[in-house]
Amino acid sequence: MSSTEQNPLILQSLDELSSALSEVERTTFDSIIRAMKIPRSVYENRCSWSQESYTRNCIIENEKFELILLCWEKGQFTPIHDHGGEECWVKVIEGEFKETIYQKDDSGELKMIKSAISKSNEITYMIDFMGYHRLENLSNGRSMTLHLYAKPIHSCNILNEDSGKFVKKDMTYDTESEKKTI
Ligand code: CSS
Ligand code: FE2
Repeated sequence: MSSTEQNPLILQSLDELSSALSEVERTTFDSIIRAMKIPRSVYENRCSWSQESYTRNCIIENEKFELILLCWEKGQFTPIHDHGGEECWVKVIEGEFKETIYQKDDSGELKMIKSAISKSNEITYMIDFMGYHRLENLSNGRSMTLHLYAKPIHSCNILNEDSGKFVKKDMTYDTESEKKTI
């Protein structure tokens, strides 16, 4: 067992977090992301911002997982989407978010199931059998979330609100600090 697995509390940098995730089984990801204590300042040089949309900033991508920092201007939100069959953890780094969860009913119609607010350091989890969700920056300014996907999500289904149908979307990054294929 590695030292980081014994004591995930020691994780203080994104490199340490990436190494810890690389070393352990996926079943340990949840406890790692809950235990990590990375100062907010560490994220500053990973940020990018756009008035068009929230940005997706890759910290690390390998065959096992993807760690990305999302940067949100006030009022920005995702389409309603799934997670390409992968597991998704979202940790709020700064700000306040609304997550709204939807499921298809027996007739295939999309229904809102619940909505909840998450604040700094809080974590939400999604996987496709739980349904679809939308995230929205509720803060009165910029906000950041850290996303861990296992495995990486290369494409997902997003709702086209005009047609009411889901369409496949290939995921792209706005910035890439590191991209690794092990
Ligand atoms: N899945 C969205 C963010 S909400 S989990 C994305 O990666 O862009
Ligand atoms: Fe999502």
